[in-house]
Amino acid sequence: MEKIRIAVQKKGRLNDSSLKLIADCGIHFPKNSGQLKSPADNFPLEILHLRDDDIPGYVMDGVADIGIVGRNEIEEQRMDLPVMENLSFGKCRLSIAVPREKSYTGVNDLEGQIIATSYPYLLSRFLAENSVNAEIHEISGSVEIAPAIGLTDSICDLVSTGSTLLFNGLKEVETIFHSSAVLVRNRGLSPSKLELANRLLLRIRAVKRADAFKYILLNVPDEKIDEVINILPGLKSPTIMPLAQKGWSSLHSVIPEEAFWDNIERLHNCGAEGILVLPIEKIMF
Ligand code: PRT
Ligand code: ZN
Repeated sequence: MEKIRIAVQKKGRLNDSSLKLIADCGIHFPKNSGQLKSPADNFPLEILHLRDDDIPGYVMDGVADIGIVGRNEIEEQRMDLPVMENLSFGKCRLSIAVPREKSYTGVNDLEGQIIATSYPYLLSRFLAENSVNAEIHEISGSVEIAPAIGLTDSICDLVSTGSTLLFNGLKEVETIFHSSAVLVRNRGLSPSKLELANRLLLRIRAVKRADAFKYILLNVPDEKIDEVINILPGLKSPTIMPLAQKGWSSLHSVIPEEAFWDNIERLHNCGAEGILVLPIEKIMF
């Protein structure tokens, strides 16, 4: 039977979330114990475990049919790969940072500087767009120490929490690219492989949607039902059931998680009680 091959990062920041996403799609595969490939036992899928830098190239060449990798890698390597889905993990930004004590008023301050980066293409594109002449010093790891050891004036690197910059006495001055993990595919997939990729995508979307929503149950005095419904934007209109206690009802709905956090005080002020917020495993529309 035909299978598709998905490339995922073998070890590193995207590894856990990529494998969890596949598992949340109900696909079982043996725990990876260092092999290059692992076949799933209940979906025609095979996982290829690779270094993240190699994933765009392997998907481009068709060694893997689809892959999960940071958008930063795809852009930096200028790979022409269709993005099937933006994923909700691996979020980061590619930023320029300068020593904290240096004044910075705008991109023109980068003129004539030496900038260390592992992303020479994305950086050169940004500099060209801003008509800045600077020298790019390409290094593959520990970019953040370059200014402190006198190698370069500034750096351009991925940032997520910002603590690495802080720790190294640097401040973020320009963000040049926003990234997250993406699901990409080879451009020339056969119709049967494309169908398998789309079957997987349908499951991924159901998992993503479920992560963003919560199932909420609460008890509310009858006269406050309309008010509560106005506060909680649901997928559809909520289910309302009378409670044994007269004058009270139980209300059930599916809401975006932020809607709960944004409105918790208002719900309380409406007299809502016994509020339960439960995770949802999958949502299919
Ligand atoms: O071995 P392999 O080549 O597969 O892994 P790698 O070491 O090249 O990559 P890895 O695992 O570090 O990152 C994989 C992908 O995760 C990247 O390509 C990004 O798409 C994404 N990602 C998300 C990040 C970060 N956040 C991130 N913070 N990649 C790297 N970092 C590094 C950054 O380079 C800096 O050193 O983390 C440090 C900054 O983090 P904060 O939290 O201190 O700001
Ligand atoms: Zn890498």
